[in-house]
Amino acid sequence: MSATARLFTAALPLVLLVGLATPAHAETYERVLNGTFDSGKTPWWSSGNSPSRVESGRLCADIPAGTVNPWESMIGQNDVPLEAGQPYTLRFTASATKPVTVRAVVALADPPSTATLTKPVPLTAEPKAFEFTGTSTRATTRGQVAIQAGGAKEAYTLCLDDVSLTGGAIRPGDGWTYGSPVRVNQLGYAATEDKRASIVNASAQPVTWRLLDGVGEVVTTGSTTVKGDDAMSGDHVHIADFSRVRTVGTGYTLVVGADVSEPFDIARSPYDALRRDSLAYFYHNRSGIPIEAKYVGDTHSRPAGHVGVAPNKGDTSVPCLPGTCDYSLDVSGGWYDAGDHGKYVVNGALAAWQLMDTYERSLRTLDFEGLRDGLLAIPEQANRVPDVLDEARWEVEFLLKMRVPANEPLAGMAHHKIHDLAWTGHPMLPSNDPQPRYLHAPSTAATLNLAAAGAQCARIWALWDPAFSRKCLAAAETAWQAANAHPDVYAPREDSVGGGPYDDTDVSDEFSWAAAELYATTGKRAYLGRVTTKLTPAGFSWKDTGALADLTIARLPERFPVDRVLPARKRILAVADGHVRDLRGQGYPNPSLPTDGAYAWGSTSATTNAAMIMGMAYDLSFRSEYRDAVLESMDYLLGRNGLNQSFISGYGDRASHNQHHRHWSHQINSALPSPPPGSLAGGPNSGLQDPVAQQNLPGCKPAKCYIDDIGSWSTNEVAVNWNSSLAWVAAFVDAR
Ligand code: 9MR
Repeated sequence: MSATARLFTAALPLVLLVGLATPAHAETYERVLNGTFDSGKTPWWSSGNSPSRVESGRLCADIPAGTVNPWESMIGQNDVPLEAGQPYTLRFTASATKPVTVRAVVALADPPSTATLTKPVPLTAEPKAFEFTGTSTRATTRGQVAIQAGGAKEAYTLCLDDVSLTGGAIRPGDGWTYGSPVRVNQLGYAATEDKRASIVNASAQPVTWRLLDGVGEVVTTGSTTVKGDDAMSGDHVHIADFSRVRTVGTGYTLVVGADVSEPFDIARSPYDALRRDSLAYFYHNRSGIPIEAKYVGDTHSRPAGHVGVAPNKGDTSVPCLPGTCDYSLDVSGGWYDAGDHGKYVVNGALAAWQLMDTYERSLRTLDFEGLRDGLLAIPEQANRVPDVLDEARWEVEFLLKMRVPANEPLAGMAHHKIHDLAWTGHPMLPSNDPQPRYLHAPSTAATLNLAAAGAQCARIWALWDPAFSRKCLAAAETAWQAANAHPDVYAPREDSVGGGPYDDTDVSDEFSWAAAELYATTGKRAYLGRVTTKLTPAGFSWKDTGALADLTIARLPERFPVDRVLPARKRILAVADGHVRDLRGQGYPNPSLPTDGAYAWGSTSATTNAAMIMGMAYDLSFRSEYRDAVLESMDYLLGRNGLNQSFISGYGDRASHNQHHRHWSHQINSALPSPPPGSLAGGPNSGLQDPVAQQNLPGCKPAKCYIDDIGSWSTNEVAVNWNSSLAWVAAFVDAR
């Protein structure tokens, strides 16, 4: 930060004091993040040919000679919000080691790249301050501030400091409207089940609601219950209960005063399509196979990714990260984890486990739809094996390929992950990914995840494919032994360039979960003694898998001693009771209420995982309160929330459709598709780890820390472990 900037900041309180009478719109709102480079380079970037770093508090880039157009060499920041019709002022200090003229640009980051301002900037070795103004003609959350320095005759170094873009009428974090204050399940309600809506209304007294049918006729009226202040959203909420209406129909609306909800259906089986679509997500994200139009339609079809065809570098022969080992493995296949093209054993095994558990539940509850071959539009739809198992096997086969070869010191362990060397931009079809990919070192956590999913696989495929079952069992038991021989090999948190870390330094929970699965499948006493974890209100996640041991015990009670089964069942009911209480205690029906009052990354999966536990409790007790609460959790996901937002693409009039995904990049390139229906967005995340969220949501209440923008990977990504959880719950609510 320069001395001038420090002075300006110091003077700020004074300016605010003397400016008390100034109307709100005259305030200057800063639109760039980290313009002083005090917190390093993030979120600034530079073109691949112009490496940059922070030097003495400035961002400096090496500009190469030999490019032609200004935009061929840039330093910039994306995800800057701009409002249509608003003036903006760009200020910065810059210097260059050779006298040159560069361009300062504020524009849309994506085509048509409409500019708010484009100005020539003459630079010399002496740092000089510049100021430019321009008016934005477009509203966007994806503006770009950049210095375009391409076309240089000689190479030089460009340095930048104190970058500021001020303007706009909307205070950062403000200006969001969520449509109607009457919040419903935008997909619809099951005709024979409870039907409730949440209404934002300041009144301390009940207010009148009216239910209208598809042609606008009043079906019935009633008055709300005042729920009061809802901590997670900051809203004052009322509840309307119209459970007594059971007439099947489309286009219903709930009306309070002049406020009309989004339209919704009352249907006999509102969830039959979601059950299939949430599972179809996995075929869409398969690696190593073309995604064919005959299964997904023209708009979502794409060539196979990472099958060893240029420009791909893999995944048929992927080397270890230099310095970790000296072999290559064929790790083709599996699912891409999320919006990125990484494949991670920890998360992949959990997602496969949840799909396999969906199958085991269907088997035990005689839910024949869940066992159907032909349930899904996938290549294996007529192979006489349940489609949900075909899909799970696609991932399990990949997990098996991630094993360290037999003659190596860490034989039997699983490599933690395989992903690109560097993050790729959007859009990027898997088949176009040019990055080198590496196997990252094995980890105890990945090895135990493989053991757990492998043991489950062995149990399930004993019926469908005994040879595959034996292969899974051998891998699972070998992995268990390898994990015990190497119990503390942790994946480092810092290993997060080009792929996520999935770091974890406590694997006692993974040991316990794997032991439960291995005992369930083999009945060997030694495993039982290693089952040490219990389900707690904290539930489970990719990092904390201990609770899954109780779910495995409850799923397969005949395989465990009764003194294990009864306490596990009790814990499931008790934790489910807590979720029901939390759901009923809030203005919006979210069964997940974090004790720290903050939503974590992927909070919608905390909702679905809590719903899964309530679903298990229903299966154990047949108490309708659990089933009702699972259904109301779906209300939350489908629009009955602080944002009036359905987090499931294709379901509801205000559904997420710009999820962070490198193929489903319609928001950036209209020739590419939006997410297919049934893709769950990560949802509200108090952490705001990405620049779009940081620019647009500062100060948000936890339930409102969400933006349906492709750049917001921390609130709006998709992921296999989130959709597997949604698929479990969608199957539950469909199968009642
Ligand atoms: O779901 C993961 C979340 O719990 C972590 O906090 C976050 C940061 O490590 O990573 C999330 O997982 C992402 C993974 O690292 C890379 N692929 C996309 C995943 C979903 O955003």
